[in-house]
Amino acid sequence: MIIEQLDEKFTLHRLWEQSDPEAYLDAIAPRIRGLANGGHHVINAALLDRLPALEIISCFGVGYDHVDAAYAGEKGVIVTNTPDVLTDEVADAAVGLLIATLRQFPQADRFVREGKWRQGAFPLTASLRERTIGMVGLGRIGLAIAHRLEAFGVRVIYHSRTPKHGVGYTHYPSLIDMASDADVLIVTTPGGAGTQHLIDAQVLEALGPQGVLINIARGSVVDEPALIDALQNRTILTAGLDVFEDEPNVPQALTDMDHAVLLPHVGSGSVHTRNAMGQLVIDNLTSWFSNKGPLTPVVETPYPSKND
Ligand code: 8YV
Repeated sequence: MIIEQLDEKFTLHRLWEQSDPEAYLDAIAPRIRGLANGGHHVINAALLDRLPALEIISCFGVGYDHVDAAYAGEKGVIVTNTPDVLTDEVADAAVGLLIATLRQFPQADRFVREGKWRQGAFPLTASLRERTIGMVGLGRIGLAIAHRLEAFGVRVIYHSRTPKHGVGYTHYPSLIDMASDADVLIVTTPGGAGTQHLIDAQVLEALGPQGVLINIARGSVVDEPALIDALQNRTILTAGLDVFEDEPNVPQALTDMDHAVLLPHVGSGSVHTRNAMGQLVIDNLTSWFSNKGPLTPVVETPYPSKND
């Protein structure tokens, strides 16, 4: 549906179908005015320099750490993403993952399938009750998760560089301090250099032996070897992970561990939400090429630009 619409409205070059994408790109590069970035394909300075006529990169997803948006901004190329349309879906997924991880629902499902119930009851699990939830980042998705958690009757605190206006949750300027006071960390920050390995061995140590880490943001935010160590040594209790450092390659140390819950980056992955995201990818391109400007430009490429 998305591809059909792109085909209808534009001259679509299907790079992903080419046997030699590099040679194909060389041939069409001078004519390319827009990019629709379907996955997490890296768009770096070298690629941007190959596309002299490029005006806009429309990204499928709210995170765009795989795109050098600062360089695009310098070149006057607009970058758009798909905020808002996925917020509720990802927040639902985060809360589902939190409860599934604490109450071990995937393990309990395996227990039933393997016929183990006949031999005895499933062991009692950890609980969400009386936990303090530390939000790492409190953007749109973080806030939507926090609002849902209020209904669960748990305390919410947060860490971000600056306190958020109009938010009643306690702000922690120090992540270590928040990790010491929290029983769960939910990571919702953007990826990229600024948050690389923000969750490291020290933070996990501060979270403590009853602590739970939930990551629905980017694998790069967590030092994965440090997390594996913490899970193996029970420095923390468990983790629920939707994202990994080198997707789709998940370290065997994690897949071997029965007490962590692992998802294949499905936070926004419903038909409903992926359609809405795809539509916004198209709507950004359509709006731009109708001279109406981009609908959802990222902060690095504001529109109108500061120089206009
Ligand atoms: C991806 C995501 O877009 O929005 C994001 O930042 O990580 C996801 O919704 C999705 O995996 C498609 O690549």
